[in-house]
Order: sequence, then structure tokens, then C-alpha cells
Amino acid sequence: MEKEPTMEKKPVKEKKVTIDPATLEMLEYAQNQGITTPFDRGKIVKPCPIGQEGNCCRVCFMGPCRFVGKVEVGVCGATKETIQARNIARFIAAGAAAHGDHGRNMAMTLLAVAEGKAPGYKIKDVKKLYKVASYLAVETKGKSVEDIAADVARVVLGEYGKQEGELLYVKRAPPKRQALWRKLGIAPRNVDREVVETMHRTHMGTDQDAEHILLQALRCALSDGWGGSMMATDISDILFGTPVPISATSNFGALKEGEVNVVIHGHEPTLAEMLVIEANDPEVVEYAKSKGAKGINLVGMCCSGNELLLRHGVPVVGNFLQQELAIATGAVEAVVVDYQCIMQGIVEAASKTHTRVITTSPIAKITGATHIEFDEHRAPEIAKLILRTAIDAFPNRKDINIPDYLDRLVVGFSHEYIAYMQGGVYRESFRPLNDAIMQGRIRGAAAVVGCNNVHTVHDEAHINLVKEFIKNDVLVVTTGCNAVACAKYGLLTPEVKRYAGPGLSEICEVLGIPPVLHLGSCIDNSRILTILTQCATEGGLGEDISDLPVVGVAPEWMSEKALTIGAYAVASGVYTLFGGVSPVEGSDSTVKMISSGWEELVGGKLEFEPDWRKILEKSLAHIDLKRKNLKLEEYNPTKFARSSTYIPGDVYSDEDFKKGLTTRSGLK
Ligand code: XCC
Ligand code: SF4
Repeated sequence: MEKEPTMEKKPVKEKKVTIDPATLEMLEYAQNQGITTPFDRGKIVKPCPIGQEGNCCRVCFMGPCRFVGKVEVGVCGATKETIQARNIARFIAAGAAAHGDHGRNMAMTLLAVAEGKAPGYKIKDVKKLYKVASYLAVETKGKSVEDIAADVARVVLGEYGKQEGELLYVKRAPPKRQALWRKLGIAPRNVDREVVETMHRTHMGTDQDAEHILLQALRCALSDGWGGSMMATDISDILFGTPVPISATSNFGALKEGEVNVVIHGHEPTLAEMLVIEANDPEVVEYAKSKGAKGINLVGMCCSGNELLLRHGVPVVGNFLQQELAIATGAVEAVVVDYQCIMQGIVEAASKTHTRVITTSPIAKITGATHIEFDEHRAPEIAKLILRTAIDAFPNRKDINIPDYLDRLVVGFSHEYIAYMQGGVYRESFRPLNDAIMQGRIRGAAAVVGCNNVHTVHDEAHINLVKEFIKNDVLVVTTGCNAVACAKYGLLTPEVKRYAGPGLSEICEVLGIPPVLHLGSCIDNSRILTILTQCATEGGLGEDISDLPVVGVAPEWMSEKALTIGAYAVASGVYTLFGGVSPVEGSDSTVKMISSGWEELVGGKLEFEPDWRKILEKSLAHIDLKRKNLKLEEYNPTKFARSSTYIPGDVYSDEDFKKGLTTRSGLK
């Protein structure tokens, strides 16, 4: 007999979406306020299974051709491998374009500052300017700082479109690596050309050999890592200062009840820096007071957040998936954005509160947002207008709910500082770190970086991996949204060293560093390249980046830029592991091409592994293999006793560390 239909609903077990208690609290609050977030939208919008595995070609309109069922070639005869390679190459080109443009904007600003056309800015790090001038073969003798800066900016701008030779920064890689790139024909020529050529080669009917396309994808990625991104980092340092350690706070608790809260979100530091200056202008502060606020409180989000955090100690409220949640607190007067990783959903969220979303980049508007276009030639005036717009919203506040979570942290470990901390000005080097790796006190290093993604549990893989790495004596460097995740869980404090393995813990104690080093924004992954180069050329750990016992991990990635970063890490010789599904999953042979295939060519490989435990296993196995190849002593976790002289942390209990929670109270 057929079963009677019943109205009774089975209780649906909600999938865990985040490990972050502040996010959980805010999700419930947002729902009550009628504000939707990516966590909600992710339940409705399911990924297209064909596109997810890279099995759809959309480069001409005889298609789109979907490789399902018995389909083995597209209408034009293109094979699955070809279309897969084309797809991933195009993602990489888009990421390189994004970082490249960022670098170009920085160079334009440097030029304007050098020519005296950008009031309010000045060259903060003259030492770094000289250093960069030497990389770019810019003559410095007898020239003023401004003239050198102008020439540096012009050479950098020239790097985008020059027709001859290769990128000047290629010479910053270990000599062996440079030779390999030249041999393979993948030394990048200029930033724009590699992107344009990748788009051309992946146009219908052009490059139709998967391995050949993928080689260009690597060259394009290298033009980002050793080009666009590296130049962006260098110029940001010249203009705004090279990071040195600074303490700060993070999490929603950084929002202040009685103040005008302005969230700065996006990527470029230029406007953000001016907002920091203008938020302290007595006139602006007075204006805020006239509207009933005690003052102005700037906080950051995503990579703009990282930039402000590491140069000014401006607190960072959250990472990628938390942008609508910050608005949902009802305590944010304005979200000021430029470009990249800004969800269009924030405008809808803001419509439910008094928050103003202010777009500022000439290339990025959002329907329904207020556009106040930034121009570095009039920065102070524009920054003031933005702050006034935020202040004007303050009296319109309704209900507010600021979750009581605040964490402290130490950030700002630039390559320059890491060298300095190992010997001071008179003897800076990487000798102590290299020695520690050689002795096995430090087993190896992991760069844990990248985004959040609704297809993974928010922050879970980020935090668990970082904790497991340091427990296993693996030094961690972090950028991007992983860095923000680490910030929120107290993993960026020196006290965390007591949870690190004994060898790593001792090194941290001696050098006075946390076992997790925050290096900056995603652009600043270029810092990892120069650090690896110095480790490889310092002596004792081989001669090339591919010799080093290191891995790169992006456990919760989502953006095209992440793929570009992954690809330039691979092309630089790093074994790189991403969480989630491979964008070429639909073809075993393409999966092989980017893993063992690329490894044979460039010594690094790209793998996708959804389970963070397996990422850990593979990473440790790789680190141990590299140690063995270098003929270093086998890593022995019990060889070094835990030193007893450390100052015990007062923030975490062992129990809390295991649970992934830190104590959040008492910091305000
Ligand atoms: Fe964006 Fe740079 Fe990813 Fe975070 S980590 S989601 S790219 S903000 Ni770059
Ligand atoms: Fe289909 Fe070929 Fe056109 Fe791609 S290029 S959509 S495979 S016909």
C-alpha cells in the first residue's frame, strides 16, 4: 500500500558552515534582520557540475560545448584536455590582470607623488626606494629622492608594455631558476603581454595543445608573481613604509558602539592610507562629534584590511565571507571599497541598515552604491568627503549588535624585517633560520594563504592546518584571508609558540617571533618569493626554491587570483596544494599535466585536495622528502626538548587551543 503523504517534516540537519563563533552569532542576527549572506545564497545556488570540473568550453558560439556523456570533442574537434587547459589558463590570466593593474596603479601613484602632483602623500621608505632602484638599474647618484622615485615609477610602468627582453625582476630569482625559465621559454616578457597572449592563445582555433597552453599559463602567472604583484608590494613599501612588527586587534569587537565605524574593504592601500590620515584631522573629528559620535573608527576587511593592519595596526574585522555580516551589525556607517573580492550582495545588505556602500575605483561601480571616485591627485579632499558621507549616516543608526569577540595579534613580518631580526642592521641574514631548518629544529615551512569559500566550512581548514603545521615544527607564513582567519583565532601572537613543536618553539623564543608570521595581503605573496630566494641562496638548503622543504597551501580558495598565485608558486618550484575541487577535475590527463607534469618541468606541482587532513599529510611527506634529498638529518620530533624559559602565555588554555577558541574578553 502506498504511504500516506505526511505534512510532518523531518528535521533537517544543518550543515556546519563556519567554525567561527562570532560568525555564527552574526549569521543568526543577520537572518533576523532579513539580511542574506553568501552562506544563505550558497545553499540555493549550486555549482554547475560541468563547469566545476572544467568540462565546458565557452570560447565560441558553435558551443558552448559541454563534455558530458559520450561527447569526446567539441564541435570544432577540440579535445577535453585542450578546453580544460584553455579554461585554467584564462582564470590565471584574469588573476594576473587583477594583480597587474593593482601594481600599475601603485606605479602611477608613485609617479604622481614624485612629481609633486599627489598632495598628502610622501615617500616614506627611502632605503627601500634605493634598493628597488638597484633592481631596476635606475641610476641614483647625484639625484634627488623624488627624481629617483619618478624614474623607478617610469621603469615599472615600462615593465607593463615593453616589447623587448624579459621582466627585470626575473633576475631576483635564484640563478638556477632563471636559467630553467629561459630554457623552457617561460621567463615572462612583460605583464600586459603575457595576459594578452594567454587570451589570444585560448581564443577559438589558436593554441590547441594542452601542455603548450599550460606552459603559457605558467609564464603568465610568473608575470604576476615576479612582476605585477612584486612591483605592487615594493611600491607600497616605498610609499607607505616597509612593514615591521606591530600589535593590533581583530574581529567584530573592533567595531565601536559610540563611534563612526568605517570598514575599508578591497585591495589597494592608496586611498586607505589617506583615510587613516584624514580620520585624525581635527575638523573631521569635530564634524563626527557634531553628529553625536565620539570619533571615527577605521577598521579593515580582506586585503585592504591586511594592508592597514600591517602598516598602522588598524584592526581587521573579518575575512571574505564576513562582509555582509559586518554590515548586519548595524554599527557600520560606511563600507568603502575599491576592487576585487567585494560581493555585490553588500549593497542589498546595506539597504536593510543605514550603512552607505561607497565605491571609489574608476573601474568598479556597484549598482545602488554611492560612487565617490578616488583620484590620487586630490586624495585628501576625496578622503574627507568619504568620511563626511560616513559621518552623515551616523544619526540614522537603528539597532546594533556587535559580537563581543576581540583578539590581539602581532603582524608585519616583511622580508626586510625577517632578515633584520636575524642579526640586526650590522649582520642581517637568513643564517639562523636556514641553520634551524638544517638541524631539524624547524622541519620546514608552509605558506598558508588564500580565500574563504562557501563550499568549505569557513575558516576550518585554515585554522586546523596552521595549528597542525606549527605543532609539527613547521614555520607558517600567512597572507590574505588566511591571515585574517589566524588573526581571529589568536594564532598571530608570540604566546602561541608554546603550542608549537619544541624545536620551532625554541627558535621563536630566540628570535622573538610568533610561529605564524603575517606577511600581508595577497599581493604580498611576492614577499614569500623573495624570502624563498634568500633561503635558497643563503647556503645549506640547495640552490633553488625547488630544493627547499616548503609547501604552499590555499585550503579555502575561490578566486582566479588564487589560481594565479598557485601557478606562480609552482613555476617558482613550490609544491602547492589547494582545497576543494580541481578546475580541471574532469580530465585525468589534465590533472596529471598540472601535477606530475609540471613537477617534471619546473619542480613544483599543483594539486587539489578537499580534505585538509590529507593536505597536511601530503605537505609533511613532501617536506620530509625535500629534507632527505638535501641529505639533512631526518626530522625527529623528540630530539629537541621544550625550553623552559619561555614566558607562559596568559591568553590561551591548552584546552582552548585544541578547540580552536581563544579568550576574547578584557581587550577593549
Ligand atoms: Fe580575496 Fe585578497 Fe582571496 Fe581574500 S584571499 S578572498 S583573493 S581578499 Ni587573496
Ligand atoms: Fe565548442 Fe570548439 Fe567552440 Fe569550444 S571552441 S565552444 S569546443 S566549438
